[in-house]
Amino acid sequence: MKVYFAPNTRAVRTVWLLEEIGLTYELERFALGQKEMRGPDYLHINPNGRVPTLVDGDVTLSESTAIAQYLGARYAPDLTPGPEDAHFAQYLQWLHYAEGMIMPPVNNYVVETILLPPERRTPEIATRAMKLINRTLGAAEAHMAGRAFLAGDFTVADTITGHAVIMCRRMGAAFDGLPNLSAYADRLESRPAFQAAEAV
Ligand SMILES: N[C@@H](CCC(=O)N[C@@H](CS)C(=O)NCC(=O)O)C(=O)O
Repeated sequence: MKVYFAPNTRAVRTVWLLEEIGLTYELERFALGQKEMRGPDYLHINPNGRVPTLVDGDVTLSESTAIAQYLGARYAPDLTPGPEDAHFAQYLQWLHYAEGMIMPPVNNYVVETILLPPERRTPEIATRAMKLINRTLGAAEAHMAGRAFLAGDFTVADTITGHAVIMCRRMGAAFDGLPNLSAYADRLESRPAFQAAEAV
């Protein structure tokens, strides 16, 4: 199994889950922005030139949530509540919450504060994006009251939306008023598999 990876990106989600499951994998490392990510060899594997991409035999996937769902279904049913599980609906909701709700404003915020050259940035867009990030985190904060993980015990969803929560905290989202999410992010960051994924 091969993971196309760059540090401090969504590719950490994939490696984190592989570490949780205990699968062996090979890493193809990029640095974010490296020109080879847009080169013909990699575009042949992932036409968007982004990370992560997972290649498992004849399967190639390049959406981090789809990769997580695939790895869970195929290799870690214990981390993947099925339809018969009382947490199934909650699991789906929070598995998809990161890319559906949290990451769109995160993308805007990163573009406006890091990727664009200073003269092309629009501060109002960054401010609005951060406001939206905080709002999406507010819903997760309410959900996490009295819960250790998003859907019962630790699941694949925690490697996706949990990772987005950790990234938002590192980006400077307003965690002062988010005690449940702060404790949740601490809980996830202390997991050996998460730490291993950050250290690859
Ligand atoms: N929805 C995709 C987003 C993938 C994505 O945008 N990855 C970023 C890193 S977090 C990337 O590769 N950016 C490189 C670029 O835009 O050049 C996923 O969840 O995998």
